[in-house]
Parts: sequence; structure tokens; C-alpha cells
Amino acid sequence: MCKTCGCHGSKPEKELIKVAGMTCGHCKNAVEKAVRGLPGVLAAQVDLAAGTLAVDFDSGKSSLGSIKKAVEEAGYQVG
Ligand SMILES: [Cu+2]
Repeated sequence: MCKTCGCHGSKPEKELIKVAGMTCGHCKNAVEKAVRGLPGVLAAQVDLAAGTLAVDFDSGKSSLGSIKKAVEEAGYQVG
């Protein structure tokens, strides 16, 4: 824990989310961009072939629910 990066109280989490409706590279970019724009999201990586989104986020700043909501708002189905 250090004082300069503001990591106090952060709870890093990794989740793998199933995302339906992604068919091409544009879909992949759209989902990654939507999720990366959320506060506390450290990384978002779509696996197009598997239809999944791997996301690293700080659960003190963002929630799994808000990540799923961002995916849905980008036009894709979670689950
Ligand atoms: Cu597409």
C-alpha cells in the first residue's frame, strides 16, 4: 500500500463475463471501450471466439453490476 497511487482501500477483482452478440472486431472494441471508460476499471479484454469479457476492476470504485450495465448500454447481452 502506498500513498502516491491512491491504492488505499482498493479491492482488485477479476471477473469473466459472458457477453452475447459480439460478432466482429468492432463489437470487441465497442465492449472494451465501454467498460474501460468506467471508474476503477484497470483492464478489459474481450475474447471474441469464446464470447467472454475478462475485466480487472477495483470493487471500491466500480461494481460488477455497473460493468454489465455498460456492456448492455453498448448494445450487447450479458449472461
Ligand atoms: Cu461487430
